[in-house]
Amino acid sequence: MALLEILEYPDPRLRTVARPVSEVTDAHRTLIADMLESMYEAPGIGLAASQVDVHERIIVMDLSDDCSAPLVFINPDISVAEGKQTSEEGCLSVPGVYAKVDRYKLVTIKALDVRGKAFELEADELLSVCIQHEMDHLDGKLFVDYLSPLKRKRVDKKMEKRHKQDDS
Ligand code: K1U
Ligand code: ZN
Repeated sequence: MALLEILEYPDPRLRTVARPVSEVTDAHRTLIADMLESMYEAPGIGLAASQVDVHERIIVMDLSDDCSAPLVFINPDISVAEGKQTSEEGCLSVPGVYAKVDRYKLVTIKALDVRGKAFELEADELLSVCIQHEMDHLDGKLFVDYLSPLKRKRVDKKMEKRHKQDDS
């Protein structure tokens, strides 16, 4: 397995709209294993392929305390979305930034699993938030896009400073 580099905001590659997976192959299964390892190492609770510069519609997640419940969604699609919730979000592509975002409360997702088999899942609370956050990544959207212009400017400055420090 391999650790993958996670792209950081404002890298323009994070704005790429990912294409659907036409057939789930062994190459996809290797990518998924690497994404899970990279997510656990970060550490995070979710990762979209877009964040590792692979522009295919693949998401991994694990909300457990002990890395025991990996979830994989290929070509995820929200078929039902209801209610509203507001919660604090973070993002491995925007390190050190946390902000409240409004999301649907309940979602039903249709997706393919690692073997290419279709499944459906109902999600609420953090699972629902995380799925919506990761699906945004696949559409080239980031949680900072929901912030006010003032808060967004602060994030831009913080990330600029971080990347200047990386260069020196
Ligand atoms: O998409 C990502 O960059 C991953 C992101 C997922 C997410 C978190 C919270 C709300 C919505 C989406 C993260 O995993 S940020 C890190 C994080 O939340 C976390 C890290 C360690 C332990 C527990 C949580
Ligand atoms: Zn994210």
